[in-house]
Order: sequence, then C-alpha cells, then structure tokens
Amino acid sequence: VSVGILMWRQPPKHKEWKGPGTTAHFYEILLGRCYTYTQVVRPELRHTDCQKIGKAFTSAFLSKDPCGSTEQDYRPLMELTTQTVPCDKTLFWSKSSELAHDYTWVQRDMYTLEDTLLGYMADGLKWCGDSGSSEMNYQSCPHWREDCSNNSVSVFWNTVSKRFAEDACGVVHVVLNGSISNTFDEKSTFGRVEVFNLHPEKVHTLKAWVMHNIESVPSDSCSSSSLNNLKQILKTKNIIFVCQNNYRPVRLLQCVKNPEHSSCR
Ligand code: N1C
Repeated sequence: VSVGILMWRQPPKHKEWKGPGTTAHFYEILLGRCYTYTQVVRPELRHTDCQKIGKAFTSAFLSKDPCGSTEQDYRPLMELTTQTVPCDKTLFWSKSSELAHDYTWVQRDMYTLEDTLLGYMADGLKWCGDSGSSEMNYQSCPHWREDCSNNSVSVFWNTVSKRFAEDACGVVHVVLNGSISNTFDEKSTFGRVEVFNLHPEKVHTLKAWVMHNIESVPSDSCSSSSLNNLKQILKTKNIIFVCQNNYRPVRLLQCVKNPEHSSCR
C-alpha cells in the first residue's frame, strides 16, 4: 500500500496587498545605513544609538494595521533623531530625485532629506507589518492608490518631510522637473506637505530651479501656470518666490551624461 503525500497550500501568513512587500533584509539595511551615516558620512554624529533608532523605526509599524499608520506611530523615532540643517542649505525636490541627489553629492554643504539620517536610512526601501503578527510582511504591502494612502511608508515620508520643511530657514531651494506637465504638483509631497510647513518667520525666500531633461522637449518653465500657482501660494505665506530655468550648476551635471548635446557645448 503506497502512502500518498498530502500536499496543501499554506494559508497566507499575512493579509495580501497590491504593492510589493517589505524589502528583503530591511532591518539589516536600516541598521547598516544608520552606522554608515553616523560613523562615516557624518562622524560628528558617531555617538548616535543606532540600535535604539532601528528599534524605534520598526516599533512604529510592527504588529499594526499597515493601512492605519499615523504620525504618532513615528513620534518616538522622530524624537530620537533631531538633526539641524544650516540656514540656506535645504534642498527640496519633486519628480527630480536623481538630479537633486547628484547635486548634493557634489555640493556637499546642501542637504536633501536623504542627506539627513532618517531620509538616508529609509531611501528606496519598502516596509509594512501586520495587525495579526509581530513580523514584517515580506510578501506584500499596501499600494498607495489601490489599497490606502495612510500606509506605513507614505505616512513616514509625510512625517519626516513635514519636519524637514518646518526646520528649514533662510533661503530654501527646490529642484523641479520642467519636462513633465505638472512641474509644480499640489498633490506631491513637496506641494502638499513641504510648502505648507515652511515657517515664513524663518524662510524668507524660495528659489525654484526648473530643470529640463536634455533629450526631451521642455513642457513647463518658470513662466508656466503651475509655477505661477506656486508663486501665488508663497505670496499668501509672505515668502518671496524666485525662479530660474536650467540653473547652470545643475545643468552641468546633466551634461556629464550628455556632453555632446548642443545645450552643453
Ligand atoms: O512627492 P514629491 O516627489 O514631491 O516628494 C519629494 C519631496 C522632497 O523635497 C523630499 O524632501 O518630499 C520629500 N520626500 C523624500 O525625501 C522622499 N524620499 C523618497 C518625499 N518622498 C520621498 N521618497 C519616495 O518618493 C516616497 O515613496 C514618495 O512617495 C516618492 C515621492 O517622490 P516624488 O513624487 O518625485
């Protein structure tokens, strides 16, 4: 008599969502980046307790519904990581992440959010937990549009972006993408969170650099309606708006990848 091997599908461990799951080795990457940042990139922060920060980060979302994430969940993490950016050195970006980061890589005294500890640790990662388990969900995480907007990743970026803007002072800068139709997008993190959390008592001017991709036709410039919208919003906040198309130091970085183009000669 042969004994058949019974096979059955494992019941799903976690709820199933429409977006990709937690980045493999999330916790190790997070801790590794914390040590790299505090020991190598900014040694003045070498006394930072990365273990504590890593635990506060995961405690913000483990064993919780990933569609019920709140700013309060991230409060303990935020309290462990206060970092000051000098006045005039804050660089925002929207739909221009690579170019903005290329720029701060060269212009080392300017800071995007990813040049501060929390942004550096979380950049490019995905994470979520599950209310019925104390583990991370590596299978799937909520998709921003198809599942919920208050998911653990989006709420994190909203929370840290808000503080980054509240802390800014002097002249602030933003790199915008002039090769898309909504160069200033009111629904983006920059348009929705950062602009509204600038403190006019501290920030007197916002300088926008509208950059056009070298190979594509420009669609928006400083004189377009979306930029005028930004100008009007800043006016109500008593912040001066200055705008420049294809700011040369940033243009030269684009030219590194396309040196023969007519606009680079
Ligand atoms: O929605 P965006 O751009 O306008 O957000 C960019 C803006 C920057 O100025 C940053 O300070 O908001 C901050 N920010 C990040 O630093 C960041 N790093 C990674 C916002 N979002 C960030 N991400 C992820 O990219 C996050 O998942 C979010 O949804 C996108 C937003 O990119 P975007 O639309 O180009």
